[in-house]
Amino acid sequence: MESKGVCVLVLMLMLVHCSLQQAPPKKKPVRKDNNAAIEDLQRQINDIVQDLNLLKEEQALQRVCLKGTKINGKCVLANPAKKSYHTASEDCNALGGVLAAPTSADENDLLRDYLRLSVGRDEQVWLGINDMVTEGTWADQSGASIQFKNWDTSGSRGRQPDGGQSQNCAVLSGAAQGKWFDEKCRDEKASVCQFNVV
Ligand SMILES: [Ca+2]
Repeated sequence: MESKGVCVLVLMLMLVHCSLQQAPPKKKPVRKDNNAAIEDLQRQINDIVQDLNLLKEEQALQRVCLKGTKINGKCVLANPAKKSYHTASEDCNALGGVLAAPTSADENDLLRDYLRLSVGRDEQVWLGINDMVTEGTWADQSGASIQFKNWDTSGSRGRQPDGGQSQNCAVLSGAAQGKWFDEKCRDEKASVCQFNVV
């Protein structure tokens, strides 16, 4: 009788032990699956948000291209409001662009034509270049030294750039056939904002 009782006790202990051991693993995979599903959903939501933002950017760019024009695959949009270089640059950055800076004679001609049509025949627009960091070294808005230059060297208004340390910004002039002049950065000029097509 005694041994039977021990056997029953051992059996019960084993059962309790087994059920204790088995119980948690049954729940764990479920929790894991839930977590994985949530992570998967989160990833999908992130992807959708990313796609949506890209679409919004593309749509905004389409609007810019429709309102403005395209120059070598870049969308440009003129703003006739006269502002200092810094204000014009910041306003353009806020729209996701940079002040236009032609990198070839062809681009320069197209920008000049667009400036004449959109702002005015003899108007000027800020270029997205300056020599604030190192006098005489003109850099674009990424800080890279520019390769293409179109300074007015005819001498009618002095050989450009001629302003030294007092003139660290530059304009493209419609009146001077698209030639460039250095000017005081706080002068107020129209501008053309340039957007890279995604
Ligand atoms: Ca200068």
